[in-house]
Amino acid sequence: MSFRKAAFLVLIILMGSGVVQAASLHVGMPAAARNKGRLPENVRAPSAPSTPTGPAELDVGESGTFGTGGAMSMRGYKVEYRFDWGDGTYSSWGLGTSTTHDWMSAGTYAVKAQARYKAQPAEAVASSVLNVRVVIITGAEVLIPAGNFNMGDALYATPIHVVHLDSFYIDKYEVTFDQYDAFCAATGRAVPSDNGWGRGTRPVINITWADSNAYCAWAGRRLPTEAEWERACRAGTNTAYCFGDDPGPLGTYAWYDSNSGSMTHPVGEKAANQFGLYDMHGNVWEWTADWYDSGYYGVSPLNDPPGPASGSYRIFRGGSWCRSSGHLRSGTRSDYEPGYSSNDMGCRCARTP
Ligand SMILES: [Ca+2]
Repeated sequence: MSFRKAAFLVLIILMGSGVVQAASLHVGMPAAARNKGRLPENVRAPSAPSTPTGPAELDVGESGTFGTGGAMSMRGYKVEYRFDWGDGTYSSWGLGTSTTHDWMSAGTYAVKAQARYKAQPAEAVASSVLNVRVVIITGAEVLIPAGNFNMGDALYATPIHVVHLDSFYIDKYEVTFDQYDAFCAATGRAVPSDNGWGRGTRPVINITWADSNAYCAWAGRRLPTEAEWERACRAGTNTAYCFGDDPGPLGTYAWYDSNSGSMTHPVGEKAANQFGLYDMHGNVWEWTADWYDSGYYGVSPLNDPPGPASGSYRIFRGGSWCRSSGHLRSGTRSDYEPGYSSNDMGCRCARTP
């Protein structure tokens, strides 16, 4: 054994006994050599960041802020961090100890955080894990900001006219069987058929306008007006759909006759629109508060139009699993007697802030 190796072994033994301070390892080594590609001997590897902190459960599309818990900077060496959101790919390294992320589909994701010294990237990576469940949180709602939009459709709903709405909340998802069944259990109301397709987070179907109206009231909400529904669906666009005029991408956003397999699907499985709302196009038609009047668009007030004062038919919107693309356009109107129900008609609720 050479003298150098023997001396190193003695130092390790002495360090283990606590006799020698780590700083003494510097003796005889030029600083440049010590720092090149590895940590100086007196700087320990960063400890693993503590289990990432953050929400253990999130709604689909809802942002969560996650922290590493931090790891100590040592003697001027900065610690940097990165995250893996559960797909096996890490974000870039950065000095921030917290960051936000949202997931666009339900599931359980293993969030990993890693720490290392900024100056010695080859060394001392430490990691820890947090499991985050991303679920459909029924009852989640989105605040739609006040603003103007062009209501109507050049092909199917004219005249196109400017409407101004105050801000309002609208449900992120269609009302589900889980939600509606709870209403029935609490009130003794008859439970609607699910057509044999299953309940849970599938949208409730086979409900009349009065059923929809009563459910929303029970839930502390109300049906959206037709204007609110269309503003929510358009999400700032003037095109036929929330993604443009060409129906080509419709299957990314909607269940309709071309992709539904002739049934409803659990809410939130398709892409959200720019307001973060799911299934505005397709899955089930959605009852609105308004009566139908073919002339109403010509006389509608600018501000918060409430719809006609009376009528024989109620408006419903958005198309459904069994309808072709034209029925799913943002501006397409449909109407039926309020006592009608069908296996492709449901609702979502709104609320005044
Ligand atoms: Ca819908």
